[in-house]
Amino acid sequence: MSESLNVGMIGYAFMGAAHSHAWRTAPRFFDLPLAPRMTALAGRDPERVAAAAGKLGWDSSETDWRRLVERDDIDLIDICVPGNLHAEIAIAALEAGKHVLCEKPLANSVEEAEQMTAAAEAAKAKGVYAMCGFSYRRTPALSLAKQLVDSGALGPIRHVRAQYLQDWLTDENAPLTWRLDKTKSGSGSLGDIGAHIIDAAQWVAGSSITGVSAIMETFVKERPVGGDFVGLGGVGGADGPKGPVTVDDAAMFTARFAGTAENPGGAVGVFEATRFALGRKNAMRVELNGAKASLAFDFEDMNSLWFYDAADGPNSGFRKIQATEPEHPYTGNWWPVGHGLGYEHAFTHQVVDLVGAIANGEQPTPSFADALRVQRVLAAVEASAEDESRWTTV
Ligand code: SOE
Repeated sequence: MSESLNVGMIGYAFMGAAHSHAWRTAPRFFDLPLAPRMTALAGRDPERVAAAAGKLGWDSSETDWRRLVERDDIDLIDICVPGNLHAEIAIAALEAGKHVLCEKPLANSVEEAEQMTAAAEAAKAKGVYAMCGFSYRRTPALSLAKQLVDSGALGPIRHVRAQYLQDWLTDENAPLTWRLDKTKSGSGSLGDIGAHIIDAAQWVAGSSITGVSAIMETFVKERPVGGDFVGLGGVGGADGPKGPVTVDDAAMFTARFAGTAENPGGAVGVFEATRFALGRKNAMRVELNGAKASLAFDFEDMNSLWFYDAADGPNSGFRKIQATEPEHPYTGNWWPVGHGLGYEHAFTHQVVDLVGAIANGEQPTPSFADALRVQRVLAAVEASAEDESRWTTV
């Protein structure tokens, strides 16, 4: 029986449920070097947090996150609350010697992200590790895309094209939840989903964004306060009181990537993040065009990676790689002969990699420093969008 890794998690809404599922499932399908124990769940409301702990499989509950940080029987703090709380919790946890998994985006400002990164660097020197939850890195097909780029199959990358399209805010009466309040979320589509494609693009392409030119828009300026809050959206009271939406509904930008030895000029990129793309549910897309080959991923077809190799000749086209074979990243531990995976599996793989890194005394990725690079791009996009004629360096 392996040594245990006692986890304390804060927050139990959508991400809390996804993380709980991952902590529970990871040791059942993967041989982990440490055995995660779902020790305690924290939330403010005593009845609701106790009910959530029971439902999601946590051994106990607390009504103050500080209690988790103080408890001697907790080794790792998992942060699944809005961004305005990330910095305070993560820094306190790291200073108390707890490993940290923090949801994305890392923080609500570059300053906070820098402080968190400094705390993570100090903790690392003592064998305490921090990781940011850019979960899509662990989707097998996207992970395969990274392997193909790293193997040189694409050659120098010319174009990066990334979109994250959802539609859950299209209803003008969807309630004013925390994701629409800048003081809690930091930004709107940009930080919530744009952060994912920025991270994925930089990671898969193996190069950082150096500058951006952006526009942002808020289509619905006011929304009902309260109302039925179902999942992410829900329907508010159309005739009831309304409050201001203080974040972007859509963010778009062009970008330049740093040059590399084989591609000194660097790639150019186009990014789009919106929660108003009616009919698009979770279309997280990344397409790369290299000098030798192209690849394309769309989360709505998440078990596939599309690959075009110019060497295949004039009668070729994009071919679909079904990234469900045992040879593909993560898939060998799941269902036999290509039965396919879903949204929740990337969170499970995130736990697998985090636990493995902690056990080996290695920095898990994405580190807070990696997430800070995303945060800097978010800030540059906002600065550029304030004056649409402005190219903004990252
Ligand atoms: C809402 O847009 C959301 O839940 C994001 O917050 C998540 O990070 C993403 O994985 C799915 O969509």
